[in-house]
Amino acid sequence: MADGLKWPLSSIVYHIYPRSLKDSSSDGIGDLRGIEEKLDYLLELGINAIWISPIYTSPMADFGYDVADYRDIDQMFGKMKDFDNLIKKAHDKGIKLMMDYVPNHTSSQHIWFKEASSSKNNPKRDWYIWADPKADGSAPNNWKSVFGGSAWHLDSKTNQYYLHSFYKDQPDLNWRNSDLEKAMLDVLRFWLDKGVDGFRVDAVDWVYKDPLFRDEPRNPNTLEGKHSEYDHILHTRTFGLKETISVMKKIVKVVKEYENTFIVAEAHLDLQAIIERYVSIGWRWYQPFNFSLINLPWKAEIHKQYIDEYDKALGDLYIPCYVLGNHDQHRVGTRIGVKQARIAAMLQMTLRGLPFIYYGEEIGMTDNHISAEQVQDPYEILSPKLGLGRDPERTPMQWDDSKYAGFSDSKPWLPINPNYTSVNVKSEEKDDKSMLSLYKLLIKLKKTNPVLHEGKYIALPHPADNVLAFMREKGESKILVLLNFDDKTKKISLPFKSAKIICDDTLTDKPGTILDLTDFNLEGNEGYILQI
Ligand code: ISL
Repeated sequence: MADGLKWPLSSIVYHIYPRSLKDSSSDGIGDLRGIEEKLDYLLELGINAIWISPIYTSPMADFGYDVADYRDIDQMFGKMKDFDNLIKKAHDKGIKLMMDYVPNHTSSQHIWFKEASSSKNNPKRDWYIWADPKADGSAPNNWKSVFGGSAWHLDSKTNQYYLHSFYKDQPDLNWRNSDLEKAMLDVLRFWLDKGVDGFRVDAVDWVYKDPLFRDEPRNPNTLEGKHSEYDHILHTRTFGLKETISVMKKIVKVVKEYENTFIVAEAHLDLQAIIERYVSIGWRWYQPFNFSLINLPWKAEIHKQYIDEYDKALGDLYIPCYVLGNHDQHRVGTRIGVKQARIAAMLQMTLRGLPFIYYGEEIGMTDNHISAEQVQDPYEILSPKLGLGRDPERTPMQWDDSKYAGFSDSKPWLPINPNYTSVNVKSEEKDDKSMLSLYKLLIKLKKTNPVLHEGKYIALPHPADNVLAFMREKGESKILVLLNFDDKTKKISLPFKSAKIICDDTLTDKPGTILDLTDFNLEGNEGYILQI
């Protein structure tokens, strides 16, 4: 049974946004053969699991998160035989493969929705969420779509509104209907039978909403022009309902029927709620995504408080999860600067648990500027100029300094970041101090150093303002991690007279060099992993 498995305890997951990793068909969009071509690169990096954002048949209104057929591959990405090939090749190389599972909504082009919207009496009508207009013809209530505007769209043929928590072309499914629930759980089995090793579950907190369709209260803390329309409302009736746990349990129950599987599910929640998810779902191989390294202000004190509490609450029973970026978030190098991105990588790779690396993070890719004419993301189109658009963090992977950065032979679907001439895999492979070299070393340490791999997390007091220090400990072996979250030099004094360097942020200090930390100047943006 599943409980013998170990891979989530010893892995690093690489998150592939498939449109942007590698184009093998010269249409400017990444694809499955492109991913296959890059497996050796991932292996060399030290990755042993990949999660691929949706590759299912889709009209791409939300770039794959609008699924028109859960059981097929979009022709843009290849054919089912390309997928079969990819999973086989990945497994042969010891790389696990996780799919994206999108339970909240389908595309409006899904056959289920076509049937459901054909008439009020169609047997699939109740697979989606419908409501009558108000007397004046307006939407049933004040619920908003995440991307902007009302969450309701009028279907003129049947004169009812359907609910869409995201884009209007992404109608929400009705998980209160048992036939729908069964059909969706069978989707998991379809891919598990093909040998996938797990799933990343999309937007699960939106799956259940108030069946009485009551209005949501206004958020008193938001400002016009600063926050989106969606954020002006408090989502007490459409997000994180108690049924979220029951649906996760059902999903987990199916996944658990298969050996060696794992599930990570989006969880835009505070620490207490994240812990509650772990505990109430209770399966060791389930993990709520922890977005704290993305969302919390980049201050050592704030992160320490979170990590201390999170690590303690999970103990040895559950696997901590750390992530610095994804396809919905501005890149870490843009959020906190490229120097601090090195500190963030050192933090992520030295903490306990399972790290996720968003493609390009390992070479220090940053957001690209997207001009008004280049915008693709519906979020930017519907909620413009608030910095919410997600195109900047989805630009093509920078492989080399040739035209189109070695991503494609044709003009890519999003513009390549002009920094690709220096920020690219090929040149960083030759530079033993590059971000890529740092990642390779950190990944290797994380996987092979027994203290970093299995040791306990020991919280330490702050050695100076905005400096984080903690230890990892296994038996007699101890590793100290010292990270300056600031760009200013900090004077520190720790009771370690001879701390041996394993790794520093710029890879300039010789491993093995001894530091006296009793009276030490930690430079701005400097970080150390030290044997003590
Ligand atoms: O995009 C966000 C913030 O920039 C998130 O709030 C996001 O809407 C939320 O995490 C749900 O996202 C997921 O489902 C969406 C899809 O657009 C995202 O790409 C996906 O990660 C709808 O399927």
